[in-house]
Amino acid sequence: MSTDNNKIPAFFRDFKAQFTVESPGRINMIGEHTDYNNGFVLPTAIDRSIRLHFSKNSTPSTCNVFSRTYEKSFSFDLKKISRSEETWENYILGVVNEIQKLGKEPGSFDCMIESDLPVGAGISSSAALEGGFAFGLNELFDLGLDRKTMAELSRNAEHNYVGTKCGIMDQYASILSKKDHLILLDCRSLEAKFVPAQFKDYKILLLNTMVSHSLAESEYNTRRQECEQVVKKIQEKYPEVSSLREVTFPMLQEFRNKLSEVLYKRAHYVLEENDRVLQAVEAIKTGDLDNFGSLMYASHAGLRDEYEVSCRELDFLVDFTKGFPYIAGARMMGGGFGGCTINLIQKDQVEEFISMAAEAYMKKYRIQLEAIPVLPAEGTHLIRK
Ligand code: GAF
Repeated sequence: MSTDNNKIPAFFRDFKAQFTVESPGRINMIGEHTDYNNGFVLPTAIDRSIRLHFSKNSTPSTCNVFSRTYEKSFSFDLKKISRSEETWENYILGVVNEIQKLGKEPGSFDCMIESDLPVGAGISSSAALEGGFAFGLNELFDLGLDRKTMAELSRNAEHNYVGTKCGIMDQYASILSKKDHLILLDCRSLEAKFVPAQFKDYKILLLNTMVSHSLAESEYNTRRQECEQVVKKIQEKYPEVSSLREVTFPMLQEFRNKLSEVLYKRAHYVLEENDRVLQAVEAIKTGDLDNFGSLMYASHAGLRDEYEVSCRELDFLVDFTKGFPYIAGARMMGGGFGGCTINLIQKDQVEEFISMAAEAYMKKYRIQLEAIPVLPAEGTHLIRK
């Protein structure tokens, strides 16, 4: 990576790291917007990541962070952490502060970051950054945090510092994944089952729309509130229900007339998506990739029509795959309103398909899409000591 030496803050010119942490992005095969409803998801880490080089420093409480990729840096005082105007700084400040809230005391440190994870593509560069800091500081100061705690505190950082009321999926997948496996995660109990990612001669291909509509954050929090409203209504008769996970289809039907059409659609999508995740796992285990692909398309239709978090660019790319017999399935991935589609496509057709999709997308939107083939990879880990 070439960075003009003048753009490196003086502090980092002779920087020597004690170790490096590799913190990956994530994909999600199916199970979207189910995590914060205590449901099921099927994500895994990928072979694209952020690398964070860490070292203790000798100041009493000053920490310095430099992103070599984006040529940005900032410093902060461990004793006076507060929210910043800069979103990327908040991911880091939030993690440090959430660690402190657990009664742990990270000391002063320097960290240089490099990344090959596109930002805003829905592959969770934010969770990778949070998890990388949680993991790195745990290692540097021997804080005794386990990986689940790192995922939870990273999610809390996002709630309290960034303001997105996200679920646990992204942080969990980035930190706890196992190479060549998917995680069937029960977001209610945080119990995880590792499912071998057996896709025969199919590959996982992401197509980045290169758009990120501004609705993403506000609508995300609205969806979460809408789901909570449904739960509240249903609790009037069934007080034991504490999330959409406990709501059954008959219960939802019973309340259909008491819910607005919009709220009904939101909840109906979530109930169906939870079922789809479990069916998808069976389909992988039995090698029924046609069925797996149909579940992906059904997931997309639900996100588009009932949960209403897709956008025309994502719909276009998913629809485009439908004429190709060598594509098992496709869907939008992540929070929505832009970012990537995830596609399951036969290995030997990948290159040809990418050029056709890129041409069609260019013709339609005048945008050069980015194609990202990915492999299920190991969660956050040390790469050099
Ligand atoms: C974003 C969130 F961060 C996740 O928690 C999850 O809700 C996802 O959107 C939608 O499934 O990535």
